[in-house]
Amino acid sequence: MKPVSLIQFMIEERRAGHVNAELSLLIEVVARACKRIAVATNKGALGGVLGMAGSEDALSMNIQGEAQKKLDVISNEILLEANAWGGHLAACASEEMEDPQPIPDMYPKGNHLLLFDPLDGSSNIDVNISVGTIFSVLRCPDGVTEPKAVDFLQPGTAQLAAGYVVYGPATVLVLTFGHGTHEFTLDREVGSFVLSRRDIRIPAETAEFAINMSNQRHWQAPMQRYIGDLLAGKDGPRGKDFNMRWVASMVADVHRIVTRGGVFYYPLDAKILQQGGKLRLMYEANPMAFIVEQAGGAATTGRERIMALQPTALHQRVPVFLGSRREVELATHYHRSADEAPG
Ligand code: P6P
Repeated sequence: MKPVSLIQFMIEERRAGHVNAELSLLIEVVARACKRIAVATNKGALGGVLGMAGSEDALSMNIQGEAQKKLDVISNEILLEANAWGGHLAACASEEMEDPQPIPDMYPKGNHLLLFDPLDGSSNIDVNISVGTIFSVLRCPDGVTEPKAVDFLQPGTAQLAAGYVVYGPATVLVLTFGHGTHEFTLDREVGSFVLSRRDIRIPAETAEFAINMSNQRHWQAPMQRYIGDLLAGKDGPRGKDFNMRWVASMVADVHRIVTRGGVFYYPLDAKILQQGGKLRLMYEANPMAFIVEQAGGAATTGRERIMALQPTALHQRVPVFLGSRREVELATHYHRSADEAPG
């Protein structure tokens, strides 16, 4: 069968009325920027891009208070520079920047807002484990020409598009416009993303979960009970054995789930209760939730649907339960029934 490139796919989607010209141009620009990020990450030690950003005695820190890797900064710059001049954006927001970045006055502005985690899982770079870029597209509110953080605070259901690129053995883009979830693999010889899976479906059941078990003693009681039942295996209440994976790179863990099913959990724990969770709602949880739901999966905070949340802050954090629908619904039920239990 003749390969379908990302551009051809988006022309098909435009003809189907699933995406407009400006949004398809935006996605093409983001995909091209991610190809440049792939080149930078694939250089490894040879590219002089490993290690921490800033100097030995003054590490570069991001808004999250996390020390930045050189590639965090490089990836952020690549995405900002690629999206500045195209005329399809009103502003960008990034995990690496406290405030939204307006489009420079010398360039035309468009009707979209782009949010991204430029290099998620970057703590894995120096040990050569897959990392990725996560992005989400919202509509700029009518009449807003200088978007502020408040203009980005739209629920996940308002997303026009969401995607991630995983920089692994292959460079793979997974994308949704709200009409299914589709996968494109980078053909390095040609330099274009080629459709490799159309209309992905995540199995509703699974026997594989992803969680950082080292936090177990800090989890809330329902999570302790739920994971305890998984670990009890076929002799326990679930009546079957489960396998466990944890890459500590959300894009890699989610891509495994999108590929073969499974569930990913980053629940509340006593260490992060104050901040509301570990993962960021606007540019990690919401785009991944959109992608997973469009593939037939589910995404909750353990208590409510992630995409229904009304955001209160640009860098807000939430608990994340996502993946195979039936399993996520069961894990969510453990929490809701515990909350509703008397006393
Ligand atoms: P932990 C990476 O820093 C990240 O934001 C996600 O990509 C990943 O799933 C999670 O944090 C890993 O967290 O606590 O296991 O290091």
